[in-house]
Amino acid sequence: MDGPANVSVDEITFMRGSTGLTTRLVVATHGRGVWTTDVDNLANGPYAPNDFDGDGRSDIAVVRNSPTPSTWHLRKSLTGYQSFQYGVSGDQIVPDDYDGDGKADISVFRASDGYWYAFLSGSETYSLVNMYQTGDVTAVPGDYDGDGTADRALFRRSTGYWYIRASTAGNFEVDWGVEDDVPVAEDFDGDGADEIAVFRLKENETWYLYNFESGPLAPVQFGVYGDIPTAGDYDGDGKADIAVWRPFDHYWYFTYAVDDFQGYEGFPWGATGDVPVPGDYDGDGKYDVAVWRPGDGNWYIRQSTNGYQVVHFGAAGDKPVSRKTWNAVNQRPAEPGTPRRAPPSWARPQRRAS
Ligand SMILES: [Ca+2]
Ligand SMILES: [Ca+2]
Ligand SMILES: [Ca+2]
Ligand SMILES: [Ca+2]
Repeated sequence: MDGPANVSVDEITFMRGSTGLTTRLVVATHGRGVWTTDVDNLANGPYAPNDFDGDGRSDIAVVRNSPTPSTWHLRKSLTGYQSFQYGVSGDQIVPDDYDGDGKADISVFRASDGYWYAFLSGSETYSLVNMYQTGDVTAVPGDYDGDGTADRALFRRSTGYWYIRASTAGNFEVDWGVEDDVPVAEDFDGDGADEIAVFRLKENETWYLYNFESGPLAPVQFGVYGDIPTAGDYDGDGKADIAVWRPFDHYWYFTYAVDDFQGYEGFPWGATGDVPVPGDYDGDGKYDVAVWRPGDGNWYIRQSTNGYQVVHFGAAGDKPVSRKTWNAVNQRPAEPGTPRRAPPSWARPQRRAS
């Protein structure tokens, strides 16, 4: 540790890197400065999504599609404001830690060409991966093999097939889901690897979870049609909890892993038209309930430890960066009774000859 010896310590804070690979011990002696040291593998604990500066806190960010190319505006909790031009309109917004350095990397998936684009924070280099899948595929990054590095994965909405490129376990395909399921990647059983999961709106609003090592977990019926899945570790026990945000009554509903997904609780947070953007904004290892309001560009964050805060960041037309809910919000199946409209033929992505 790079600090003076023989000082009295007023405060010790453990901060986790976004993957849990690096744990940083921060020692602050009030009035005498702050210094830090990294302690590897102290915990394989919860991580903060969208943590671009690696301080264990989710950062606030929006993507502005116009003019092209898109601009990412980041409000990083440790290192402050940054803007970065990346992607185009229509890209799926999928930041995650693809190089395992503990910081989220700016990233998009483009369903029209099947490429997964990222700017890797560790090496500051651009990464381009051909997923060989185009069309109705939803990008679902997660750490499916539990090595601490995010894996690129696609879910085909018409077939329920997953195409996963795991950083250590290699490529695999899984038939886990049916048409119009909403894919989710979270570590529901706390083994350090994300489950392949779907929230089935079509039949009975049931969550189907699949552990790549041990197979299916017990299905959990939770939610109603139209709910947006917002799963994450809200109580900080290292296991993701099943959660939804309900757009019509603005309630967040939870059923906890620690209770074997029995029982539930809920409370209101948000308003009509809001976008749920859960994350760990105060860095205490528990997810915080949060919404972004397109009308006023405010982030309303109900932190698990430090009270609530309202942050003005973004403008109408921006997309809030939330890798946990972006796909659920933007690629939901149509409301019941809403006829499905095919896009005009000129708007359909070109299929690659194979
Ligand atoms: Ca941060
Ligand atoms: Ca990274
Ligand atoms: Ca991985
Ligand atoms: Ca928190």
